[in-house]
Amino acid sequence: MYTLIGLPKTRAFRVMWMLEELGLAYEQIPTPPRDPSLAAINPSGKVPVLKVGDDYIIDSVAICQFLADKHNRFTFPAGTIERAHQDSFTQFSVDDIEGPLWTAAKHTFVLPAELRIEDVKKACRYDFDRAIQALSERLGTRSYVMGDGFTVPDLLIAHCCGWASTMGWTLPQGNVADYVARVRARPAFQKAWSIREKA
Ligand SMILES: N[C@@H](CCC(=O)N[C@@H](CS)C(=O)NCC(=O)O)C(=O)O
Repeated sequence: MYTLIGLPKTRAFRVMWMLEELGLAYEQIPTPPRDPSLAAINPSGKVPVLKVGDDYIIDSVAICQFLADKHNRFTFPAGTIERAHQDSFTQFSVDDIEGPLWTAAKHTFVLPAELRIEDVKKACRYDFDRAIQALSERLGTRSYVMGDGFTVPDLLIAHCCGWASTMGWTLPQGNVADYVARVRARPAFQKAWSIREKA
């Protein structure tokens, strides 16, 4: 049994989704970011954290990839050329798609008010749009970024694009919007989303 630490309306949702994809039982502790109880586990005070036995894994991407590797689903094996391409998409999702979203979020509600700069968000939107254009070219006509099968970066990209839409950063009509709708229609996403909404 895994224990997921983190409020469902944070990046803990990614882990909930992956656990649902894998059909695994888990306990969830809805700890908010920066809760004092996190200090001993994660000095940055961030969630999510996954408790595995007596150990704790920090970071949603590391956790999702760990679960995929451990349960041998939604990933190519380490050391293969496919895995290198898959990891390239994972890193792209973090750097190019999530980066602008998180920076914009920091300048909206995370940073102390006196450090927030409204105009930064225009640059973030510009970067996000460039990333979506690049994704469109890389994705082409594929169903998922790695071809026919859902892998870890699909989960990350679709999560980020949902996050973007809550900020009013809508996707242009086309292959990326269709892909995101396809990924978010997965039953495991729908189940995790209904848990998130009830929390
Ligand atoms: N790269 C980390 C980022 C985690 C993160 O920043 N989580 C947010 C909530 S979604 C948080 O805990 N923020 C607290 C803070 O920035 O101090 C991950 O993917 O898990």
